[in-house]
Amino acid sequence: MAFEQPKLKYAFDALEPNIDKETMEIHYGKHHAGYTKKLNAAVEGTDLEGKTIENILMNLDKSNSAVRNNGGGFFNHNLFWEVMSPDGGGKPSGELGKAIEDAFGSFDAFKEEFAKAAAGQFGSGWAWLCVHEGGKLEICSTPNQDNPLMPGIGCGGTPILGLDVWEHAYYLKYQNKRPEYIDSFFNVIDWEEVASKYAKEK
Ligand code: MN3
Repeated sequence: MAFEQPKLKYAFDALEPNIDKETMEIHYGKHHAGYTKKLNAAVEGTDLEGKTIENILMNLDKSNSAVRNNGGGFFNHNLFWEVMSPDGGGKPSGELGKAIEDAFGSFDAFKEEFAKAAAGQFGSGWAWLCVHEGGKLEICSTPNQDNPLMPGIGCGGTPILGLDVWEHAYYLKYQNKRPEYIDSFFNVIDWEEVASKYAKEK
C-alpha cells in the first residue's frame, strides 16, 4: 500500500489572509505531492515497503537520504496541515494549556520561545513542539525535512505541533519577513487538534 497525501480538512483559500491560497496550492499540490511520490519510489521493493511512516522514521538509516528527505517531507507536511484550521488561533486550555504553562511559564513565553526556534533555524527547516513520555514538553528545530522522530537528531519526543519555515512555505506572501509568517501561523493553529495529539502521545 503506497503512501497517500491525506485530504486537507479545509479549502486552499481557507487560511487566508494568514496563509495565501497560491502558497497552499503549490505547497500541498507540488511540494508535498513530490515528497510523497519520491518516498513511494524510495521504499518500493525494499524491506521498508508496507511499514508505517512513523516506524520508518524512528528506525531511519540517516545515510539513506532519499527516505530521510522524502519520508520526513511526507510526515512533516501531514502534521503541518493537521495542526492548522480556519477556526484556529487563541490558546490551548485544559491539560495542554497547563502543560505549556508548567514548561514555559506562560503561553506568551511559549509563543516567544517557539517563534525564536522558528526564526532562528538557519535556512530550510522546521520548528517543533514535542511531547516526551510523561507529558514533558520541548521546543526545538531541525534542518531540511528532518524531524524529532528520527534517531539522534538532537531533538526528541513526539512532535505535536510543527511549523514549516522553508521559503516555499511563505515567500510568495511574506518574502524575507519570516517573523511575520511565524506570527500569522499563531492565528491558524488548531489547538484542539494539538491537544488531542498531546493526550494521545504523552
Ligand atoms: Mn514545505
